Amino acid sequence: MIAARTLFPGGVNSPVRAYRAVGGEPPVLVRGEGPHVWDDAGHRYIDYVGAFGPLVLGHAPAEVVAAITEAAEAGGPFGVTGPGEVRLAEIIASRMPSIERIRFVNSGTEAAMSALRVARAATGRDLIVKFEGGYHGHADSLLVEAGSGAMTLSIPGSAGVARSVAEQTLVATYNDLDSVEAVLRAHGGKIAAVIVEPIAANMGVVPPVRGFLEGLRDLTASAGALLIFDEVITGFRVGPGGAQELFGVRPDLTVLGKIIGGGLPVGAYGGRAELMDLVAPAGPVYQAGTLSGHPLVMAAGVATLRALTPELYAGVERQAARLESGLRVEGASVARVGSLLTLFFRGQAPRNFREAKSSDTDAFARFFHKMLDSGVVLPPSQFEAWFVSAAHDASVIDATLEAASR
Ligand code: KE4
Repeated sequence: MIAARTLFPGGVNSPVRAYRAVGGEPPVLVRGEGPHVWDDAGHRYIDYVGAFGPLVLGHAPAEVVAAITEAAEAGGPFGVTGPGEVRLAEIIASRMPSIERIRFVNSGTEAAMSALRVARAATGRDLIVKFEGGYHGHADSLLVEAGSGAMTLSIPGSAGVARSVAEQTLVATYNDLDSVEAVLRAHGGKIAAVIVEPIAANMGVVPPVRGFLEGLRDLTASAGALLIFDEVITGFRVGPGGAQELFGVRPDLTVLGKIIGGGLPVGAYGGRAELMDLVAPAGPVYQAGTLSGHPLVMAAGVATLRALTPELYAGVERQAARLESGLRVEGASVARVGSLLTLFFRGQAPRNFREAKSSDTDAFARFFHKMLDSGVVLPPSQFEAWFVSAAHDASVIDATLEAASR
């Protein structure tokens, strides 16, 4: 839309929506229902973007729309804790026992940023470790790139990030415990936390190799550093208790977002009570938010999580598995965990970011546009995950596979 280009930087309110990685003009999408979206010319597409994760039930699920409507008609926010916040926190804590105490915020970025602050306060240490290809939102200390070698200090990953801030974050290699051990040894005693996507989904889907997460748990514990799982994407996506239940590894802090807001703006961070009681007003770590715990967001999150029954997960798993096995594309490989999936244009699925980057992104771009022309809208980057929702039934998967084979 011409107006958008003059109003927003790059015509968008978040960079990935500009289609820079695949070229061409993004469609103007105006309506969604279940697995489908429509553009302003009335063309229908099967949607695998799903708002980049939140829409695990598909677009406009009746129970979520009703919950939001009812909350909207009740007025608010009221500036004091409400029953919706308690209800959502209780559901989350019942499914993620590592979360004894939680704080709601308005984005995954805010949640990750705040979790780091708690980790620094809890340990009295300044340095953070993240992984190359891991994305945790756009807080300064998480927008860094590996220096010339992982042992050297990081450099800013974005203009405007102060070098002094970037140097506080070290970068290791996903699925490579030796790289983590080396960083912890080189900076021993000064590392507050290691933050990781337990299933990487921002380099495309890259599952943890056997023992990786367990190894992180042991290495951080023995180094006196906290282990933070960024489950903004995986939380309640890959199973009822997220990746920490799936892999049986308990982090010290968990970062959440996306699904827990049912498509409305949300984030949350939580963990052991002794850690979270460091957060104001209980403790000295300041963090605040005008619209944190917003009644409409809490209502949408409760309605969404309540719909995530064992039957629903089993159904999504069946359809996502059919999609994976049917996606036979020349020179491409598929990585999948539950309803999270990526088709990599490379011979076999990558184990880390360096391997992921060797994918043929031009081939992905061509595939993306052919699928779009065939009525299937994919996330516009080789390094994003496809999201299968509960609304993607067998006929939708078949139509997708038919388009892909063409
Ligand atoms: P937000 O601040 O965008 O709500 O969440 C940041 C975030 C944190 N952690 C993980 C693992 C994430 O994937 C994200 C955001 N994900 C991207 C897409 N992979 C959101 C899409 C976008 O940036 O527009």
